[in-house]
Amino acid sequence: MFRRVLIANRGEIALRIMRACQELGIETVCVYSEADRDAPYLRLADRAICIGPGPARDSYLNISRIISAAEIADVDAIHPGYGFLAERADFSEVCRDCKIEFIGPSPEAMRRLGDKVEAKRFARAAKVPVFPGSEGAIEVEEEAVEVAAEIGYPVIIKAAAGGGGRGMRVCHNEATLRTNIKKAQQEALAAFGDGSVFVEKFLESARHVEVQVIGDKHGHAIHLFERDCSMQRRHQKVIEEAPAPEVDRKKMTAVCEAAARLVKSAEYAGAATVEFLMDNKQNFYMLEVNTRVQVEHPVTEMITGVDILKTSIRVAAGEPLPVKQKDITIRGHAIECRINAEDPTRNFMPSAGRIDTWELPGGPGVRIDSHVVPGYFVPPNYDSMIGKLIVHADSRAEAIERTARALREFRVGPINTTIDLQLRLMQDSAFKTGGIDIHYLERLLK
Ligand code: MV4
Repeated sequence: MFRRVLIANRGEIALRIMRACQELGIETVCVYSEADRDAPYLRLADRAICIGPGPARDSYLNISRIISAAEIADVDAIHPGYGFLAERADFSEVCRDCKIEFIGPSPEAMRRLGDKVEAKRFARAAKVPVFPGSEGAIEVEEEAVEVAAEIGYPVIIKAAAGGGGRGMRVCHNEATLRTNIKKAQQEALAAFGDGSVFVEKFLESARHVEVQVIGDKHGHAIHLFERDCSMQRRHQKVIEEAPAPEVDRKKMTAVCEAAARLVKSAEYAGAATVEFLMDNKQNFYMLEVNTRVQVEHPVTEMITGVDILKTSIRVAAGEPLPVKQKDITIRGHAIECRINAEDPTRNFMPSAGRIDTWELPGGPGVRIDSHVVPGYFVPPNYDSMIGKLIVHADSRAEAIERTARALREFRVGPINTTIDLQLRLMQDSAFKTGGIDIHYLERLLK
């Protein structure tokens, strides 16, 4: 096992990684920017190293500064968390060149599954369902037109390197497809340094269902079932839950097994999430693979009892997966609410500043993952998520009631948060029934 790990992240996930390391007997080194210099979670690390000013590109995104800190602190490994450098294959490669273990996939495995065209290739081979569309990247306009004629309109153009909804264009006819192809390629090149685009069938309404997978360095991969993340706005998830409500368990389990096969076929070690859209007939289509630990991993931890952070560290250290697929079962239901420092009544405007009131809910089945304490100052530089409320109960109905109860106990001020909106959603009849689609929240907010 590692002796000392550097945490190349901030906020709640830095604290989550630190807690996992401490339970494994690993020393922690946490890097921080000047904007985070007074953050209380830094005191829980064995060592904290300032890596630069507030702007992320000068600190949390700066590879040479992070590697310098890792060398100075003499760590064995680096955990990237999510965001920042987590999905940068060049960073995973630099770590390897410096003989520091990257807690996550090898650069090769990250490239295989992180590129959407490549991931679709592996998915087809592993019998993971994907949308019909181009088999590889589109070279010339005529190719896209031929594919679209075959699969029918509407189609969507996506960038192979894009993620989280960036670089997508929906086309309802040949004329718009023709005018958009070149634009999409140019935009992708400018935004991601890779102009590869592909075309696939566009689905108007769907649910977002994603499968948690973990692979080890011994050629094994297991799935930890799925999460439903349909409650989102502008590609930012607001509520996640596990398992997905109102799905055929047999079909869902087959998709989960397919997702594990995909990760295994890519010789991928570490935590991964395979994203799917599910249509109203419960057909699944893979969207992309996230090659990192995700924000919403706790709901999966709550229903399976598997500590995903500790497992990600163990497999990076070369240990085999500590659990077998047959021993993983779904216990009850879990819901996560992302607590964001934003004002939903003002178009989700970030609400940075000092938090004077921070009164947490508690009681049975309630977990809070947050780095905030009373008096904490939310810096304006980063993501507005300040914590997560995760609730577990025996059934979905009980989990919803318990989440509502916990949200009522949760008091935060004077900054604005998403808590009131989430309480409203717990009382929403369409949400309670299960099976709202990915456009539901945006329609509700209009
Ligand atoms: C799609 C789609 C419909 N059809 N692909 C958006 C983020 C990126 N991961 C993929 N996305 C979509 N891909 C096809 N073929 C609709 C979306 C989409 C979406 C997907 C998941 C969650 C929220 C979404 C919101 C708008 C569009």
